[in-house]
Amino acid sequence: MTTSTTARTPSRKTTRPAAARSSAPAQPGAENRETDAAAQHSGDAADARIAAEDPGTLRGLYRDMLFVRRFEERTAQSYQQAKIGGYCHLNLGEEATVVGLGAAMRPTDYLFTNYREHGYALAKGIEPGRVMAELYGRSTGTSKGWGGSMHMYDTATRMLGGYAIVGGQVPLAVGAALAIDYRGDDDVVVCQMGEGTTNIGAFHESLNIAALWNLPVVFLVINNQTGMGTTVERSSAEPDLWKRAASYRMRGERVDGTDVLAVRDMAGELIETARRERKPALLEAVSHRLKGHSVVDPARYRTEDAVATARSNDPVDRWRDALLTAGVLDEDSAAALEAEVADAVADAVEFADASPHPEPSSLFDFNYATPVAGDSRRLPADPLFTT
Ligand SMILES: Cc1ncc(C[n+]2csc(CCOP(=O)(O)OP(=O)(O)O)c2C)c(N)n1
Ligand SMILES: [Mg+2]
Repeated sequence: MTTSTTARTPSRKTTRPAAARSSAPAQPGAENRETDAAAQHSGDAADARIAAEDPGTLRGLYRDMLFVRRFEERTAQSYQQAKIGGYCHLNLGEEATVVGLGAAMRPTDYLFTNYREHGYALAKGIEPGRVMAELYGRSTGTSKGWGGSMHMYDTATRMLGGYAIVGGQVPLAVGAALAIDYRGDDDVVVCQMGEGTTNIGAFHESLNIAALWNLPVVFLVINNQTGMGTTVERSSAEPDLWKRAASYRMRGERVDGTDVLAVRDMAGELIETARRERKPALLEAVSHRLKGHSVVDPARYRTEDAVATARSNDPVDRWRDALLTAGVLDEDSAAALEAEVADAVADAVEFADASPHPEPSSLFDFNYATPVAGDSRRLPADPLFTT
């Protein structure tokens, strides 16, 4: 975890979507500002940042990003083989945000996510085999096989889901932050969501309460510029999403979500501020979805330009190239990492495939934490009424 932040000048020439590049000035007096992500990614600035870091840390970040990439590619393949069922959304293109966030959080911090969460479960420290087993619907999975792709949950690593309802996780994350505050603990909650979520009422209610009550929570908005097939410009009257924080007198920041160091440093700064000063914050990480909304979406609605932009901003390729240029990686060490990651993903698949399916009789065992009078335990094909 880091608390350091890179030198930044408030700037308007960042990674914001084209239609948002208009004009709206930052609110005077508000703490909101944007990271000059473009400068951070460019030539000298990027080299200086890499030169200042421990090479082992930089390679570790690359290894973790590569792992998420290969894990998700394998997930898509397993889906096509009908090993995985139901809805399934991948973090392809968002690896730098996933890994940067993981590097910024303490293991004891809590994480809530939306349904696009396999990478976050890995970054939180859950064994890859258990993540893959959940995808395979096996009893060794994070949610005993009953949750699937959208409902990874693990109390030991404080990965508190995995929510399929857009915005469903946001009030729950604020509730967890309230519990931390009530107990006087120094943990922080990070609540990840997509940019489409910022138009849900619960998002606004949650930010309002978090700011009013000074709760230790950081809202991480993944602006992959698309909610299913709808662009952020078509769905958000204010597509500069970091500015929404100003409505709640909360600090808002925007980073290049394809830049692992930028995400790690800014997330680290906001998390530590939430921990020490009890100030919530909103971080917008701008990235590009490399594939469709879910594994079954061919994304025909995307223009060739959008596809080309996403590919040229591939965070894994960019980070590998930067490390090769800086001499932190060479072709041999890069190939060795590829092989190591391929083996680890294959191990996860093998573990999942060899694991048993859950017993149908355990279907209702985890509905409620405590007994609830009259809860239904009716299985499909069971009679509606028993005599
Ligand atoms: C309350 C609710 N409305 C609609 C849906 C259907 N839905 C699933 S994902 C999605 C788009 C969300 O986009 P975004 O928040 O940008 O997340 P991303 O998929 O890009 O990660 C929608 C509308 C839902 N799951 N929940
Ligand atoms: Mg989105």
